[in-house]
Amino acid sequence: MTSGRKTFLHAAPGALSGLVAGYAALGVAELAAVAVRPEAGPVTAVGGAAIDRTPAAVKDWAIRNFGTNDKLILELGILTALALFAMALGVLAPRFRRTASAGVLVFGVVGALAATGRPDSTGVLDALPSVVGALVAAAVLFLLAGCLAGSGSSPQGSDSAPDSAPDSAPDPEPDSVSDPASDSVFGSVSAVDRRRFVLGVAGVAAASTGAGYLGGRLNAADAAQAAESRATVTLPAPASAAPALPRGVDLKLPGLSPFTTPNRDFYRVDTALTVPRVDVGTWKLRIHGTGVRRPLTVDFQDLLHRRLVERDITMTCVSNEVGGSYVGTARWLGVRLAGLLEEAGVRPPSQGGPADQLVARSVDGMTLGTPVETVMDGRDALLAVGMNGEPLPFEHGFPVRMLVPGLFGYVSACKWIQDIELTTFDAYDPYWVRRDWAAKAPVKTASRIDTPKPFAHVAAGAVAVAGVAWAQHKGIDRVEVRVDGGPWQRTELAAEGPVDTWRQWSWGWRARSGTHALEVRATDRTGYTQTDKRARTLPDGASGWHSVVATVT
Ligand SMILES: Nc1nc2c(c(=O)[nH]1)N[C@H]1C(S)=C(S)[C@@H](COP(=O)(O)O)O[C@H]1N2
Ligand SMILES: [Mo]
Repeated sequence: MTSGRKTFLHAAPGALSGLVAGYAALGVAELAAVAVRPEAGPVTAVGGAAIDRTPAAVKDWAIRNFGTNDKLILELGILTALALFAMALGVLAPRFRRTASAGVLVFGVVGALAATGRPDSTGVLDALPSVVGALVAAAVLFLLAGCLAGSGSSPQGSDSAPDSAPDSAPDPEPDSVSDPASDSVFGSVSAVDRRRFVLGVAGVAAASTGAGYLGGRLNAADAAQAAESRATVTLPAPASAAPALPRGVDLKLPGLSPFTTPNRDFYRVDTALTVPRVDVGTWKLRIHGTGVRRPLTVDFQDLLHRRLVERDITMTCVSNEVGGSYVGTARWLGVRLAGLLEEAGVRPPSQGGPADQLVARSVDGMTLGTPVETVMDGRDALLAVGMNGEPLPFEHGFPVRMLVPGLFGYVSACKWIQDIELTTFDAYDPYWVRRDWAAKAPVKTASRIDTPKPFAHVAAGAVAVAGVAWAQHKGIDRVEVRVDGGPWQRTELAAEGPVDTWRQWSWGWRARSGTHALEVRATDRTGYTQTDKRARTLPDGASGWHSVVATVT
């Protein structure tokens, strides 16, 4: 047996003890998080802190490449890093018992700092899961390392007693042991210690699984209670129903996005590693700040008793690439925000109001800044409670979210909202603005080819090319396509819905065999035609024409 292989095998029990200690930390932390809140768990906290600190460009790249899976990838990354460090500490532990155990505590500190430093942190209690988890893990590592330190090592173990280290002790005679495989793994460890180690590993693994399972169940019970509170919500009929959609807004072509996006297909973009599950019975919204003459606090029932309006509105994310899928249309039910602001005595800047920025804050600490002028200019800026005929799904902001037609989501569409503060753009930079995104971000007029799909193979002859175009609060006037850079052809527009919604279009292509590039551009009702100039999503949204290459056979 080569000495390299031998070293590796000798390291295996140590690595295993590190892994088990890390596993214990997570299981215990999960259980401890029940006493605080699920978001205070170390993986969620560290992940959230990482998201907070990720440079805009990296974040943009992650969204582009992983989409909504970006969070899963992040958590897997954290767990992998944790496992590697835990194994490294475990390998060192038999020789450097105290140092390695102390090293475990460093992770507890990292988790604790991450948890208390998050914008949604509710105080020092958030450190509890990480601290308790790390203490247990350090103890587990210390005890397991004691079994591995080799026969004759002092029960206390000591960094200052390197003579107990396997390296300085002569290797035992392999031939003198009946089971050479286990001997090469455990080196000079006595049979008693070996048994203790194996039992210890198994016991800790089982107990940690139990703790993690129990924690998970208890957290699930909390979530179930929030789900129950959502199930009890009955949405009243609107005082002002959505204007009837003209026949023909939905062309219902195969491959074309439906006019109304079902909730389950509606894109989701947020920084929440655990979706906030707010109990509607305790939800409140406060409106306060500069120039608010009569500060207001409303609860959910107050909101439902106000004048409810129902509107079809298309929402878009600033991180949507040209041709991307972060856009959707829903029928929203809610209260007009301008009315509430007027009630609070807020005047827009054009009428001498001192606040030009409205900062919305969610229960998870997200902040979004919206121009007060836009919210009060007559458009249907909403505090929404319903989406496509049901209470907001948790993923989309239950119980209440904001929504401003014509603005990108990150400057208007606060989910899980709990606070509205009137301030100025000079005085305050919200979350994404601190991360290099623009403070003001109206939606850019855009269009997308839904069918054919990129690199599709289609049969020569009549091919339906179709898609959607949007310019919320302006309307779409014209959509054109061209093939292989040829002349622009006007497409047929679907019937026009409300001004805050997207518009479908289609075009009959007489496709000849070969590989062809289709391009699309839209003109909105202000007369603006989409520029071909490509812009990346950062800082205020992508631009350029969407193009799809298809092969005709
Ligand atoms: N609390 C909270 N609200 C938020 C966000 C968030 O990360 N946290 N993301 C915003 C962004 S960037 C967009 S595009 C919309 C997306 O809303 P949706 O997930 O319902 O589609 O929510 C906005 N509201
Ligand atoms: Mo967004």
